[in-house]
Amino acid sequence: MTTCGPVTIECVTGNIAQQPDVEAIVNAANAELRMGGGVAGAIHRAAGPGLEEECRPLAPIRPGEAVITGGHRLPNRYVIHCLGPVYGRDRPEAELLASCYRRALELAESKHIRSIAFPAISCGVFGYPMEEGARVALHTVWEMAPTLRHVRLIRFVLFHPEDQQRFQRILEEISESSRRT
Ligand code: AR6
Repeated sequence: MTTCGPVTIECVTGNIAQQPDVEAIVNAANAELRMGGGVAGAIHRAAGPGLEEECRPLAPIRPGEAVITGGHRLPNRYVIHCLGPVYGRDRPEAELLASCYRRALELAESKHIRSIAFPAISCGVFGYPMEEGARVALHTVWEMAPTLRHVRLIRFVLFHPEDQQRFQRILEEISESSRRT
């Protein structure tokens, strides 16, 4: 756990669809906002068919974009759906990935959300290397944290313990270098 101004940033191992104590979870969606595999599969399975129904008129979305829906049968009030870039196809990939995190936080702010959990967007089926994807994710939220008026907890939920350790290490690096400057 690390703090950036009034915001706590933490990295945990777990399942994004099992985070009952946060108001919003973020989906690593597909353009059609349909079930799919990985994060999207876990979220849609837990939310039930009402989520796909609510998503239908909001689709398709483009890489870097985000939309917000209710949580349906999930324990969370909201789901924020982000379309990450496919690595090597959607360019500039770092900008598009950063845009996902930024837009998700902007939507969270617009709904006065206090706590939000992110997966490692694009770092699965979409092929973004975990180290690079983690750096983009953490730098983006670190830069935005001081500007946030409502969000007070940002949690990264990583499926594999080695990914959690990687996120944690990079977060500590960013925190230390900001303390030095
Ligand atoms: N909780 C947390 N992290 C998870 C979970 C989970 N339940 N399941 C997988 N991960 P991915 P993408 C990790 O593929 O790369 C889907 O089919 C996983 O290990 O879910 O943005 C959609 O329909 C990886 O590190 O998202 C899209 O078509 C990270 O979450 C496409 O995949 C992201 O993996 C989106 O691909």
